[in-house]
Amino acid sequence: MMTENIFLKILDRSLPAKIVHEDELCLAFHDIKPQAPVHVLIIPKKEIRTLDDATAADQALLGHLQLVAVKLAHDLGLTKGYRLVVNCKEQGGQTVPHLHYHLLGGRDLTWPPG
Ligand code: DGP
Repeated sequence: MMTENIFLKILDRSLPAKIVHEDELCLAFHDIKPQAPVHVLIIPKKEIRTLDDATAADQALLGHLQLVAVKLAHDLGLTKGYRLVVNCKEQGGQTVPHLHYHLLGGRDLTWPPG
């Protein structure tokens, strides 16, 4: 179930987070409930509730988020590989209504996901 957009509070710094990257388009920080030794969230500064709400106007932004994830994977030492995940809406397991990419790594990740 989707809760409030807690990530807006991280963006405006009213809620602390362990930030690992910031630029004009996005912010990245460690997940509060890590599912792997490395679990970072990459979020756009633009308010986009879900991946479903992204439009053609967001094409470059989406590409940017993915390339930031690749850079962070390298910076965080995920040389053996990693997983980049977007949970979309209720059945996709999304709980925070602000688009975010999960960057997971540092252990063998199984497939299929739960
Ligand atoms: P999802 O279920 O895909 O919407 O992922 C939301 C993630 O956000 C989940 O892995 C936990 C994380 N999260 C929720 N609240 C906070 C918070 O206040 N701080 C941080 N750093 N992460 C949070």
